[in-house]
Amino acid sequence: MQADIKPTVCVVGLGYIGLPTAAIVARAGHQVLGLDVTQSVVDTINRGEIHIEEVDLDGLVHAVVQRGLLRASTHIEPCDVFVIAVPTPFAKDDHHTPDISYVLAAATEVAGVLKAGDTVILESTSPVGTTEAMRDLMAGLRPDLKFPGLVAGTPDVSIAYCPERVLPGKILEELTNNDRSIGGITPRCARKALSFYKRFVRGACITTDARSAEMTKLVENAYRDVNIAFANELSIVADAMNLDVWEVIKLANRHPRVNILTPGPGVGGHCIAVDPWFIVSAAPEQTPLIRTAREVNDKKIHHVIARATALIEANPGVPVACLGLAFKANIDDFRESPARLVAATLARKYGSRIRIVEPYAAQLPREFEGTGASLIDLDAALEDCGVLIVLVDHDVFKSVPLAERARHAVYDTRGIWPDQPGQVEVAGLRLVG
Ligand code: SAJ
Repeated sequence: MQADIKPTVCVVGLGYIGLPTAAIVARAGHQVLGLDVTQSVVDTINRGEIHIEEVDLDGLVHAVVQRGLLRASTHIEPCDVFVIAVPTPFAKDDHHTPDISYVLAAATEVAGVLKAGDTVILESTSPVGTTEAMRDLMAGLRPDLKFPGLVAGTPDVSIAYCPERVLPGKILEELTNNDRSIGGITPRCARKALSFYKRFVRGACITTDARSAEMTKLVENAYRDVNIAFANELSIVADAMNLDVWEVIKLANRHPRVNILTPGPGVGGHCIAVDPWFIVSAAPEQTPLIRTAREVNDKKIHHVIARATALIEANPGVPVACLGLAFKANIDDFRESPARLVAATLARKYGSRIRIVEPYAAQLPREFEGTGASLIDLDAALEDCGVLIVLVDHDVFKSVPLAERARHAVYDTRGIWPDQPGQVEVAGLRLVG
């Protein structure tokens, strides 16, 4: 029997996807080099520590660094497999066009050490055609190597696109168990990438072409955005009609083919609010639904600010607690968070009347400085604040019994307290302006 020679792996970009991926591949027994442009990130990982919050990631990184399987660096080295997991933000032109410059910069680095037999895999969420653009760039830099799709016969290197699909808070579990789409520039490239993922993925790995895999990732997040927009639009309609949206959704979802998602204060995070635009910017004439969904979800934030304002104005002088800043439940990630935007807007308007409860924050983000708003704990909020505005569905908020909030004026944007009296009256407040 042939001995399994484990390929060496370089993961470019040690963020929320790159670091957990590097750690899991290392756990499978591979020598992994993690590459990052930030020296402090590299130093932290080489101490066996982590710079991001993710369930169980600290113990895993500590273990694989201690065993000598994972090390981080700012300098690339030759390896057998390269996994690129760098950000793909919007370009600065403000037209929601994607900026793939980090991907191309990573590909340039990789090209410098590439050798025959290597595999390069892009995992970053990317507009359709990015994997081919990356291939073209590397081919230009390395005329000594044969690249797939550009030459007849067997190419020297394999290139594929394989998007991540993990949920923050469950990254390690989902990296291992989710199914993966693996899109090769050619079928041979897909098979090479497949043999890599088979080493640490338990879910089904399905091969396709690179462009289909790129689009699949964008479609998954656009699908969710459209469905959340439907729920958010329903909540705005219900407010106008003085109906309890949670009751309506609960009843509609009893239909065997209806599954309405949950309204909230808007859509946050770095994926669902961003990726649909990659489809819209590629095909603006063909995407009225996807564009409108994005706009509905963005507008929901302003609807929530207006209703919260009306409730605060209806209770003059009463201290107000905003419950939650995170972009979703039970995580400490406050980036691109609608809850944070709502709370900061209210803090600028009402100053020290606004108290923030966020069990996952040690201090308030910078935009609260000078507003007079303060960070307090849940018990103090329930005791001192007559108005409660629920912005995040953290479990700790959900568990507050009715007896402790029955006398408060509540605006529950997440529907965590269905037994709260007076919800429809709050929803039905006539707004000023
Ligand atoms: N949200 C609602 N109502 C819902 C569901 C979500 O308002 O019913 C809000 C959340 O509160 C949050 C935002 O949407 O603000 C996004 O949260 P999420 O849990 O839907 O998604 P993310 O951004 O944490 O992760 C998504 C996932 N994509 C899909 O479920 C299709 C994840 O699998 C992807 O890997 C991730 O994007 C990514 O990296 O692209």
